[in-house]
Amino acid sequence: MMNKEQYLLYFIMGSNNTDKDPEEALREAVQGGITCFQFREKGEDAREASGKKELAQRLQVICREAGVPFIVNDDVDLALELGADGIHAGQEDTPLRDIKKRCSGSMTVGVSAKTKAEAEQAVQDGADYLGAGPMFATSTKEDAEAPVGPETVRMLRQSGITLPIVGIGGIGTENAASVMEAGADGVSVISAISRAPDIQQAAQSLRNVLR
Ligand code: TZP
Ligand code: MG
Repeated sequence: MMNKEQYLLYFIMGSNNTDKDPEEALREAVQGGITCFQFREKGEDAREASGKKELAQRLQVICREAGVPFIVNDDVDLALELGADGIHAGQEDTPLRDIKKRCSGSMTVGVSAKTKAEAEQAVQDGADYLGAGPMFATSTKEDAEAPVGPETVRMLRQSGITLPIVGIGGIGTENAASVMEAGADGVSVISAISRAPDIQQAAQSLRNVLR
């Protein structure tokens, strides 16, 4: 199980989120101080089947050596096959109750939630953490909805949600603190790290504004 500190700088990446070799990108991000990693292989030119699995395994090794939790986006079969530390599902992905039936209690289960109703349902179904967003405008997720802002994290806290919450979407050094101040335990970022010219430095800069 993940501890709360491990949500602080939650990096997400698939092969199409970086122009670099994904393994090199992840190594640099680890050196910069990410505390958690999610493998999210989606969208244009995403790898599938054995190509997806092989990449996931290589990234998992990097995480394991660094003691960084390795979480798989949506793909329960892959998460189980690899013995991932966790699985993350969106509202349109595999229902949480089905995930919980298939995964042992040692696997961290995250769910995207941005309304009180979604969050309360996720709590009831046994989620271990929530991802709330998009916080700000993002061009990384093709079907991203309108930004909901850090106020949404504040609203979830005021609704009595005590689970770890990570904000996601359009987060960088300029706005990460506002997400934390609203009550988040961490920030999830893709492009602010994966597309940075210096990935290690970008991760380090984010860590610096989070502590
Ligand atoms: N879910 C909501 S926004 C988003 C996802 C996967 C994309 C986040 O990417 P970025 O580059 O950090 O805005
Ligand atoms: Mg999804």
